[in-house]
Amino acid sequence: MADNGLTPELMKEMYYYMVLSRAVDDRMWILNRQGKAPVVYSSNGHEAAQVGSAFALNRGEDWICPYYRDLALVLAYGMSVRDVMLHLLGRAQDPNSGGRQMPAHWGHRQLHILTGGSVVATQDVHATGLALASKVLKDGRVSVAYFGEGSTSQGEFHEALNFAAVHKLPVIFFNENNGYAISVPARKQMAVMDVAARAAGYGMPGVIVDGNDPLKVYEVTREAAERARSGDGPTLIEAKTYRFVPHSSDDDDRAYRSREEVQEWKKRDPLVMFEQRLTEDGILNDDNLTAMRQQIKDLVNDATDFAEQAPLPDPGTLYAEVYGS
Ligand SMILES: Cc1ncc(C[n+]2csc(CCOP(=O)(O)OP(=O)(O)O)c2C)c(N)n1
Ligand SMILES: [Mg+2]
Repeated sequence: MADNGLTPELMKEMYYYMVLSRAVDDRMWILNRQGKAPVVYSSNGHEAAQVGSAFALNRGEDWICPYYRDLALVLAYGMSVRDVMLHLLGRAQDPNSGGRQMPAHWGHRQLHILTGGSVVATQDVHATGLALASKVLKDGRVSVAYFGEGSTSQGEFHEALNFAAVHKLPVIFFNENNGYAISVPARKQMAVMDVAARAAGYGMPGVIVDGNDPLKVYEVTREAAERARSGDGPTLIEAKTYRFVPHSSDDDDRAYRSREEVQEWKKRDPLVMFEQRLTEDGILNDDNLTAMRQQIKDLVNDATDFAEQAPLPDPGTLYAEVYGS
């Protein structure tokens, strides 16, 4: 086992979740184009950042507050492919919200995935609140807010960082910087080069990491989690990455970014790079890769069929869990 606590088995598992997420993502787009899924938000390109950080946490114990792009994160955190597909198709058994939230609004009570709203950056405040609870209860948990760089223009981001730093709360602010907020490039969103630079203004470390390298992401997240657990307060992590597909299934990215730019980033596809590395290290080989791909194909097919056949919510339950009685 390496110093960082990662065994070959764990690294293989990391790779598995990255490939699983990409496969689920691809299927979600097909379901959208077939007119079955209303909208898709992809983690395509962000897999290393999401899976690397998830593995650095006590999965299922620490609280995560994801945003819509975090499919790979929630899978690595324990959500099943069936659950994801039930959610995408708005089925009654969807554990995220019983088919009430729009797709990619993750939430799973047992797995400690906090449900959220659509307003970007509100999850930063929620994670801060959870961390305050952990500090009061002394439960040893860390909370993590995940968010895009565009959302750091929102007041909630700044309020959350300030409050968390003042009170030394066990929280990590995990930014997935893909350079765009829908069509708006980061340079039109903020006058500094790096999201991480903002940490200094609140009195916490700001760490930049290659978001396409799951092992580097794992290491910085682990460090931030240790810092949080030992009472030293929050950390802002900026994982530099790229989304390979449009913002959502309703967006045409050819209107605002060149194909050359996308191709340039694709040379650094986190799945390809990690597969190469694990193959060189003898952790992956033709046999276990073939078996893994088959397993993933079967899982995605099973989950698609399962969700398509699952019942929609009963209209009579429309107000359930919306209003208190
Ligand atoms: C307060 C608010 N403003 C606008 C929107 C519409 N909106 C949804 S996603 C998004 C882009 C956010 O970009 P970023 O934070 O960089 O995340 P990314 O999608 O790039 O991962 C916008 C503007 C919203 N949901 N909430
Ligand atoms: Mg972005």
